[in-house]
Amino acid sequence: MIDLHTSATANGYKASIMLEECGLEYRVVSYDLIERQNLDPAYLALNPVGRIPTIVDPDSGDGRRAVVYGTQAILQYLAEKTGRFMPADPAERAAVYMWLGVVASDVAPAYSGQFVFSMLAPERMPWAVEFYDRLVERMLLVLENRLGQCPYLAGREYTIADIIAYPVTATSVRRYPGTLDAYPSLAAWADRVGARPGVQRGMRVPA
Ligand SMILES: N[C@@H](CCC(=O)N[C@@H](CS)C(=O)NCC(=O)O)C(=O)O
Repeated sequence: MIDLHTSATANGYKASIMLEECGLEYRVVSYDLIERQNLDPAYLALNPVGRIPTIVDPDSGDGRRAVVYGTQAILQYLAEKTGRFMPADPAERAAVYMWLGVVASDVAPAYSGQFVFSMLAPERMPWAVEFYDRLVERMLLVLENRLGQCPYLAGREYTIADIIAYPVTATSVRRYPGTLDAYPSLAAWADRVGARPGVQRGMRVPA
């Protein structure tokens, strides 16, 4: 059975949603990030980056174990393993790769910076707060414009690009800007994706 090393964060939910959507059996190993359990030597031996999520698949296909860290890699690995949520059409596959990258390398870091400077910084740095608030808004507008053109991020089908993007709208957006009222296409997509039973189950992990 697959082990999912995770925590109740947007990145953790991306992995649990994918496992639920694929109908795979898995066991949850939960980490308290405030207590820095993710830096325990046992976890660092598994994933030297020391961040969540990580999955450990005892059988990657030929009986050998696979350890996969990071949301983008986990989603691609499980899509390949199950043949799910990855379109056959080459142009839509290319779009999946692109939007996976946009969420992992553009949207998520914008929100990380926004969280650090608005929530964690011991003193308020107005320039940095302003910079990341604007960057988050810019990234939300990118998603809004894309979802105004097609029902899902990669085009016509629900794919792992939607799975990687959804948790941000259900968690980080509540912190900033608070609602999706200014982003109607993104809000409609989030309602559609959030209504999926697998997504709802994944958002409850760890319990
Ligand atoms: N690039 C990674 C980022 C993972 C990440 O930022 N994980 C955070 C929780 S959301 C974490 O483990 N933070 C604890 C730390 O950095 O010590 C991914 O996409 O999965």
